[in-house]
Amino acid sequence: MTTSGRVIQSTGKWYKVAVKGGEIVECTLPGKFRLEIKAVTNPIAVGDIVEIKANEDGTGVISEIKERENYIPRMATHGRRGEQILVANIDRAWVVQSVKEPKLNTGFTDRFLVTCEAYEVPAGIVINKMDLASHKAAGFIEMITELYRSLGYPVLNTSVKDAASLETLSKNLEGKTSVFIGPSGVGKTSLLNAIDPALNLKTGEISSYSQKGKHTTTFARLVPLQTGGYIVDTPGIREFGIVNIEKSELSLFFPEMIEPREHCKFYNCTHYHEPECGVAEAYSQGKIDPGRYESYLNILDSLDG
Ligand SMILES: Nc1nc2c(ncn2[C@@H]2O[C@H](COP(=O)(O)OP(=O)(O)OP(=O)(O)O)[C@@H](O)[C@H]2O)c(=O)[nH]1
Ligand SMILES: [Mg+2]
Ligand SMILES: [Zn+2]
Repeated sequence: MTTSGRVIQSTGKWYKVAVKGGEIVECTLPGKFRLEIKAVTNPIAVGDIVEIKANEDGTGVISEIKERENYIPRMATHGRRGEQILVANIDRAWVVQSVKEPKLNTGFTDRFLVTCEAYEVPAGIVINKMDLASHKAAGFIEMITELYRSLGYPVLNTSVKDAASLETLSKNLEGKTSVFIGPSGVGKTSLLNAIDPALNLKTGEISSYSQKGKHTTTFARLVPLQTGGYIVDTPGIREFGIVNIEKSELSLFFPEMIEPREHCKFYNCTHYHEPECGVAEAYSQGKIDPGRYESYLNILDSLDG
């Protein structure tokens, strides 16, 4: 007999699986799964739904991995080849940035949004540490907020010191499975503690965010929220490495380019140097934000095929 459950944490050999009733079972994964799923560095990701067989000692063995509704892949890190699955089966992925310490990184944001578009994961943006915004920075944040909203992404401006913003964030997470992804130190974990103090998760010191390699959260973990729903808190990452996207399809994942690209002369136009390009035309008419076009070109340059 097997029981179904959800992977809430994976650390090397062991997977923590939450089964019905809230019990958490430490499970192993038979080697055959690793052989079958060679292309990825992790055959099982946080958020996966699995079937487990109980051992007599209270641990379990994973016997089946259910097909994923969706997932977010990224380039494997630590010199490993291939892709890594960050998280699976989620309702919305939030890229978390901060106004400063560290400063807002639109390049990171756009790389993340492209992956979410390509993998059909609904995405949103959280801009945290609004309390640190100077008058000038506030104007910039407002512009960025409007820009991404106009592209169809929900954007939340938050501060752990602003109860109303936390309320809005909490409402957005209620009853759903969400994930926070972003650079180290932007306040992903602090926001979760602020909306649900019972979580009592470990957060970093103000002074530590910029130190190289300093990450307070060290593994992805699915945590239940008081309001219902789950959130996956992930360790900070410096850059978001895009995988499995071809140069000629990249513009499909920029919502503002989908219509203009219909007017390109060449079906495989990369909207960079080609003549009679609908995207270049829309750009020259001010219909595409210069920062977004710059992100597009940067990503284009970083892709293989
Ligand atoms: N001023 C201000 N500081 C904040 C805010 N949110 C978080 N911080 C501070 O930012 C620092 C980093 O917070 P963490 O929550 O550990 O950041 P993180 O994104 O989880 O970082 P990693 O786990 O390393 O990825 C801590 O010192 C927090 O107190 C905020 O809204 N305003
Ligand atoms: Mg953290
Ligand atoms: Zn074009």
